[in-house]
Formats: sequence, C-alpha cells, structure tokens
Amino acid sequence: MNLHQKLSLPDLQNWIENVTKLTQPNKIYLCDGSEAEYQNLINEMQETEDLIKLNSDKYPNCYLHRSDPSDVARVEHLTYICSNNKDDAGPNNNWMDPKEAHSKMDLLFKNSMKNRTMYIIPYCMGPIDSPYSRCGIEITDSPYVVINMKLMTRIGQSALNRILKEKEYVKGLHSIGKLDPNERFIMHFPDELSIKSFGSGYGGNALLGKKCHALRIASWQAKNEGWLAEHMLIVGIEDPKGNIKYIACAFPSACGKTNLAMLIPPKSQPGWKIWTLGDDIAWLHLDDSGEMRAINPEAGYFGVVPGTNERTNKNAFDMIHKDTIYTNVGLTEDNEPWWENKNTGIPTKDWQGNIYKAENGVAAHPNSRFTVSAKNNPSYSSLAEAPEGVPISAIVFGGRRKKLAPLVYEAKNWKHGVFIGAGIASETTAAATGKKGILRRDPMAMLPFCGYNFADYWSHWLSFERKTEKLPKIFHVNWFRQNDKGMFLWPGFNENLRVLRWIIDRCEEKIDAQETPIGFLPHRDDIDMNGLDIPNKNIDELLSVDEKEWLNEIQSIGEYIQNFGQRVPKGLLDQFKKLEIELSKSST
Ligand code: OXD
Ligand code: MN
Repeated sequence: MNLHQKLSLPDLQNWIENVTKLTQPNKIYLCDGSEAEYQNLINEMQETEDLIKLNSDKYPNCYLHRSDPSDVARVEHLTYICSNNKDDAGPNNNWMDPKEAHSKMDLLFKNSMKNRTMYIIPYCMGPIDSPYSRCGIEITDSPYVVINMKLMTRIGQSALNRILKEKEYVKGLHSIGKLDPNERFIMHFPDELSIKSFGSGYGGNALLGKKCHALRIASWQAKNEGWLAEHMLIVGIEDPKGNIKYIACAFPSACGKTNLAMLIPPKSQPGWKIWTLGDDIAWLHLDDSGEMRAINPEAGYFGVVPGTNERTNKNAFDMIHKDTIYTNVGLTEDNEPWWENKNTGIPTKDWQGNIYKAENGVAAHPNSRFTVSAKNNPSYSSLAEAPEGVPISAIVFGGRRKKLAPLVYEAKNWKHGVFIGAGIASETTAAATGKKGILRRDPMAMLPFCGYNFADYWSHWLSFERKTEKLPKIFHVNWFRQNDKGMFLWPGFNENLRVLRWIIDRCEEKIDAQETPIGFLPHRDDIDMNGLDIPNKNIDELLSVDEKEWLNEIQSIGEYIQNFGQRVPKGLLDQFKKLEIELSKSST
C-alpha cells in the first residue's frame, strides 16, 4: 500500500502534501510504532552520533543524547497561543494573530527538511480504547522526537486507525530547523487544533503530544467540551486493607510530581502502597454518575534526572537502569550516565561532552531528562491503561514555598478550592529558560500550559459545581517550607505519604480538622509522625497560619486575579473578598 492509500483521509492527505511541498524532505517515512522501527532509528542515530550507547552491562538498552547547549528547556517567551480572538488567549499567554503566525512559521519551514527525512507519527494520547483519549499526528524531521514519542505516547497503526475512524486529530508540524534561538517559536492554533514548532529539539517544545497537545490544545478543547486537561500527576494510595483511593496533584514543573507519583512508603508505614498512573498530565472527565475520573494521556515519563537516587525516588532510579533515553547527563569513565546527587560513580565528562572539572560547574544539566516507558516503573498501576480511568477522591495543589504556606490544608468547598488553585505561587526552576528561584503566581500549575484566558479557565473550573454533587475535595500542600536558617522543616519525599494519608482520612470523613480562615488544617496528632524525628516547634510552624502574612498573600492574589479584567468570574472574586474580610478581622 502506498502512503496515499494508508492515509485515506482527504484532509490528512492534503495536509501532508502541503507540508511536503513547503519543507521539501528528501524522504517521507510513516511510523508504524514497532520495536524494529525503534531499534532501526536507534542504530541510525548512533551512526550520526545523535545517540551514544551507554554501558550495556549496567544500563542495557540505554542511550545518551546531547542537545545543542542553547536548547535545553521550554521557552515560554517564544511560545504563543494564536487564537482567532486575542482575548481568548488572555494575559497569561503570548498571542499572535493566526494569519501572521502562519506566514511567519511557513517562512521558517520553507525547505527546512531538505536532505532530511520527514517522519509522520500518528499518536494517541490516552489508552487506545478510551473514549476520553485524543489523537494527533506529528510531522517532524527529528528521529530523536520519534523515539521519544514512541516511549511517551502510543504511536503507529492503532493510533492511525483511530484517526481514520474519528476524523478529528491534532495536526502538529515540527522541525528542528538550525536550532537557532533567534528562529525558534512554538505556536498553537487552538481554533484549528494545530501546532507549529520550529527551531528546538527539547522535549517540552518538540514532543508535540506532551505540553503542546495534551495541555495547551487539550485545555481549550476541554473547556469547550466540559472536561479538564491539567498539569497533574495521578496516583493510587492503597491502605493496609487493600482499599485504593486515587488523587490528582498539580505542582509546577520540577516540584516533585514524579517523586510523589512513585513514592515508596517508609518502613514506619507498613502495608501502604502507592500505584502510579501518571507523573505530569491528567485529563479529568465526569462520568455518567457525575463522578470525576482521570486518565493519563501519556504512556511514559520525561523526568528531571538530577536528584534522582535510591532515597529520593528508588522506583525511578531502578526504572532508568534499562530501556532509557537520557538527555544532557554527564558520563563516568565506564560510560555510565552520571548526574548530581546520583550518590554513586564519578563523572569524567559533562553534559556537553567536555572533560568534567568540578570548578566548571555541574556534570549533568539541571534540566537533564530521562525518557522511559511507564511500564518500566515498578509501581505502575494495573489501571494505568483502563479506558474508563480511575475515580478521583482529592485534587491537591502545591508549590515550592519557603515561607507562609502550611504543610497541608483543605479547601472549605469547591469554590474556595478553585481560589486556592488560582493563587498557587512557586519558585521558578530549570524546566524553563529564565531566572530560577523567583516566586511567581502559577495558577493550577498551568501558567505555561493553559491554552486560553485564565479568567475563562477559572469560570470553567467553577462550572463543575453546577454539574455534579460528587466533586473531589481540594487540598494544598507545601513540602518546601524552610526555617530562618534555610533548613527544610519537613523531610519530604517518601515521608509525604503521611500527608496523603491525612488527605484520604479527610476524604473519608474519618477525622475532623481545625478551621482557620485559609481552610481546614490538621490537628497535630492526626498526621502520623511515628518514626520521624522532627522537633515539636517545627511541626507547630508547619501547621501554623500567620494571619497577617496571609492577609498580604490574599491581597496579592486578589491583585493578580484582577489583572485578568472583566472576564474574571464573580465566584472567584467573591472568594477573594470573603477571605480578605475574614483575615482582616482575625489579624487585627
Ligand atoms: C515538564 C515540565 O517537562 O513541566 O513536565 O516542564
Ligand atoms: Mn510538567
């Protein structure tokens, strides 16, 4: 069968013809998603030195890719939402008129695939047989993108069959161009369900199924269709009796979603287990009974490597010892991957392939990544591919905050929870280019990923209260609180299970809590501290609410929200006013 017959959808054929004319590849290849195809590409990429084979005794089937040094993170300043109507993109996005954006991008794409192969990747986001899943086609000239998409999504014939049947799919066009930062743009056209990405090979900019489709485009689709596409991990928490509750947690990039998703309970919590469904993205739908259910649109992990070790995330550490693509880590003398806080081995080369010298800085780039299939994860949930998804008992928001935010608190109701989500703030990390460690508002951890105006997004969140009475409870956590000497007050990592247990107890209405103006906080004895050596004064600080400071915080959230103007829903403004009044009363 020729390509034309295989892609027997006129709209798809036209698009591919137009892209071919524009980009002038010397070869076109339709990906079938097979293991043989994956291996062939790996072999070709070793020949061109795009991949380096790692020590195959200790790291079988693992490879290292080195990026252009200018291309190691998401580029928020070069990422645009090109809605037909500027106000639909909102102040949270860069906007460009779609016509202007298309002509700008088409100029860049012109002849960009000369002497290159154009790969056509049909992919499915979500379990292949789930009614909640959505498909797309990414056209790219990067074999690195193909092998990563193979691990991160479900690519090939089954996805293509679904596309031919449904006739709706996201069109993504990608070229690495010359990897020139001055010719780099990531453009989204939500009204057309299409994406054009040029000049970057970095995961978040180039694996179009991930942030571009599953968050930016999907969030817009979700608003129009009544569901949510969120920057959330999904985990199942099993108690010693075998009951499993599922929660979805939204934290900004590099704030520990992967670690929480793969947590191994500490010895002091016998009988508990954590099952991973996803570490980055959740699509949330109400089922026919009004219950919220989640699927993970992804099939693999694109995780931050530095800091991954036996203590912080043993599941991930074990998982990335085989079948893994590493990007921008260092190397040991024995050709093993090396990164900061790996706690074993000695680096001899840094992420750019230079001789490693401690005085020159890190060996692995702070945003170096692993790509690996979710099936390699020892805590992979048996329901990860369930077409109906899993029922969600709690939604948990969080951020990286040195001060102010307590270890955990619970929203008083859905509206208050939406306000808490809208007010998330976190210190910036290496996942995006720009200054690190700056506190910025990151509503629902979606600032870089919401494909439309935040004001409309908040209205959409609020609308769920009118659709069902079975909504999950909403919580906020902060693992990153520090004392005045800069020491963390909470041990974090696996010990976070203790906080999740409190959350589950609250969902099951097993315990009561202290009511404060910002929400419900745990009674000290309701968080199991057995086996932890934390001074009482630290626990008091972790569970305290400084009402004066909170009044300032609420006012700053109020100012932030008001930047979104007339479209901000009254329900959210009411929450702000209510909290401001309550805190003013109690802080004087
Ligand atoms: C990611 C990110 O890669 O959020 O998941 O940047
Ligand atoms: Mn992310």
